[in-house]
Amino acid sequence: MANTYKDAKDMYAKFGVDTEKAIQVLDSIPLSMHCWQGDDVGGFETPDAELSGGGIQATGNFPGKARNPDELRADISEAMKYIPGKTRLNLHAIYGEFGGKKADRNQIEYKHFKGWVDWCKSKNMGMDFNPTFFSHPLAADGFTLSSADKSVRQFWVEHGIACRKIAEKMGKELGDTVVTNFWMPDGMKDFPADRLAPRERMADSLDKIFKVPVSKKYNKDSVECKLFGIGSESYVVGSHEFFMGYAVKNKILLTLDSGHFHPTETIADKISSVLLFVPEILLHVSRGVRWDSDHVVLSDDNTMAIMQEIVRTGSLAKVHIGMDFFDASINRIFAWVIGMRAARKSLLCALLDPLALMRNAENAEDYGVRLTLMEEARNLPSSAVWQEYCKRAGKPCGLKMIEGVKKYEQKVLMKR
Ligand code: RNT
Ligand code: ZN
Repeated sequence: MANTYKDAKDMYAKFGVDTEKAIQVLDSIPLSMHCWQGDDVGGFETPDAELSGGGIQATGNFPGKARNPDELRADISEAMKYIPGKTRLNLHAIYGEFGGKKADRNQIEYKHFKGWVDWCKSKNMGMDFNPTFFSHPLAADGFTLSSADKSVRQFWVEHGIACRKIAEKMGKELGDTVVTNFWMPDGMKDFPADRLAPRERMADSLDKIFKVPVSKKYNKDSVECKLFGIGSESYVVGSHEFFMGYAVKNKILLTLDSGHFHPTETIADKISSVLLFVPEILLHVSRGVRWDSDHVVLSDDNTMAIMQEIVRTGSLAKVHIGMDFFDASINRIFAWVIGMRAARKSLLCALLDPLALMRNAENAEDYGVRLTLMEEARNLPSSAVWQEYCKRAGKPCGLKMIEGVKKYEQKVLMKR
């Protein structure tokens, strides 16, 4: 039988690409898997907690969503059977283990997350974290850190500080750096008469949160900008300019979410600019269909372009790659598996690009050859390299993978 990987390796070598090197680099890059695909961003604060406010929405009612931390961990473990490479777990603050007791957002502590940290340790997974500024009565009017009400702002400032301290302790326990992402839904449905005051208040609240000393060795803060949400169509306090400015001024990370810009605007092109002015970037890889719909990530042109830019700018060490999608209309394990694998597959394709030849052509101003190489690269046998990588990682692909997830669906999900 023909050795398809061997053939692929030879073919890539002719284009100046070392597939072994690509596999090695690929395997060293962590991807952060978001816990919230497992239960439609519900969290575990109360038995029937669910996503509300903030202009984000999960649609669909596929049976079997995780109802408690143990179910969520079981589902993540199942998904991981099919996800090759280093995987981190990205947790939102509403996913703490509160033991049936009320701990309001400004009262959460490390102890609520210790179970997760121990579990991640046992699985050799790093962690990332997010304060949750939505699905709460004090976020119901659409304003949190930029609220005109001082006591509301104070409440959310306390939440932000609590989360940074929890993240720092997580990092210490794991001997790793946690990236803590701040996304606030604050905004207005219709034209505001004052766009400035809420932005001044948001900046002031963030200053209060970030001035509390937290070790950068264990926690890095990132801020996420957005163009619009449902119910905040006309005005989002944390716009791109707001957070780009804030991150540059305060030397913190900027989060770029693929769904948070105008529909024809891609975050791929932003990476090389933003990295000139902020130390590091967090990516929320997502797939917006006509709007910021958070569909499951695929290895489409958009995802490929993002990965290509990370590789081409030589920024693998400065770009933290996280997922942000939540589809409740399909088996949620499939959603994770498809999205995580698609992101890694796209990263592999980027690492397999005949970049040296493309750059030579570009330097010689031979744009015909450059374009030819880009088009030819699409037909090189990246799938054989991907199969080889998954095989070495011991992760089933294709029909075997489908069979495995369907079995879990019957045995576990359908019984919930
Ligand atoms: C919302 C942002 C944010 C959330 C998560 C749950 O538009 O993308 O990142 O999706 O925090
Ligand atoms: Zn996001």
